[in-house]
Amino acid sequence: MNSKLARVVTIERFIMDQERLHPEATGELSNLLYDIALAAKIINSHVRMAGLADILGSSGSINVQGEVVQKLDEFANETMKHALHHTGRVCVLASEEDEAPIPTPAGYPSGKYAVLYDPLDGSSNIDVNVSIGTIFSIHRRVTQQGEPGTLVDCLQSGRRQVAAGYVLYGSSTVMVYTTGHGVHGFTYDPTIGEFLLSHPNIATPPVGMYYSVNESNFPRWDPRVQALVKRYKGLDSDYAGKNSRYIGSLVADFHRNLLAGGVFAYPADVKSPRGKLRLLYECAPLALICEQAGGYASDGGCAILDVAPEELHQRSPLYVGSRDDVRLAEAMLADAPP
Ligand code: AHM
Ligand code: MG
Repeated sequence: MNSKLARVVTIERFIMDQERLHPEATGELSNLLYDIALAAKIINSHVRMAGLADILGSSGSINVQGEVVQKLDEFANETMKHALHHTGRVCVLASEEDEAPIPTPAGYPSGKYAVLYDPLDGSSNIDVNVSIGTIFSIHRRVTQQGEPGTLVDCLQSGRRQVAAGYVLYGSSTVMVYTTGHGVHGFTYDPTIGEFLLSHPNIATPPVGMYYSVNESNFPRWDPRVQALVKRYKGLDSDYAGKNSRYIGSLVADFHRNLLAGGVFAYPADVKSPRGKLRLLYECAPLALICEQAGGYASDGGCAILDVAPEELHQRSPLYVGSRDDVRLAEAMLADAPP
């Protein structure tokens, strides 16, 4: 018998063992994480079929079952909703793809958590076969238990998240999450349909070897951001330069830097004065994961986790990754413009 195989830890087993560390836990958060893992498996199976829908479908956008073939990002959004909103664990959902928060449907119990998510981030990369991801953020509700959840439950600062995670549909599919007790990664084994513990207690190096930024925005950046990126390159000082890596798919760029060490930046620019990325679905969950792994995330002026959101789809500049590299960004952005 292969004893190593017999000792594999499934995500379900891991979540259960973590829950045992908290005798006061009701199991609702654990079940919510299972629900998200299930949604991830369903989204994964469709992502792996991307490009085949047109070949398998009979004509246009109708598939062999006679159903309209949905775009993958719509499919992922619907899958998250279907996996979560009827369970009694959630009071409100908010998706990057939907303008307003989605309370639990009439007739279903309203639970104690608000779940915010980007169902398929980097979706402009789908058609060219580049990695994409799902990002999620979980808050405990602040409105009255038993009532439908509202926007108020969604507009909480990142520091108040009870869990956050992402799923990367890359060369393999990986789910990474934190409940505030370290960061753990699970690789999907399609032969048994389970996420298996592959990266326990992820720790990101304090200084990274990569910087990741869309440099085509260089002319539109503040001179301090330009100076920062030159510093990352090692052009203007004895600071050891970094290697450039930019996929243009946040989850993939973030995951590489989390494991190998590095800094991802999406600064504000003259076209996007508040940055491009969304505070609640993209920046805050990745910030919690990064801090839990020993890294740091900033909007350039303060910790992302301390930003009090004002709007559901609020954007924010983002500097995230190895702690010293992000601190350098804060220090250089605080300087008077050169
Ligand atoms: P999306 O939510 O519309 O997919 O946009 C977010 C994506 C991120 O995955 C990525 O980091 C960024 O946009 C890339 O933007 P750009 O093409 O401007 O470099
Ligand atoms: Mg996105």
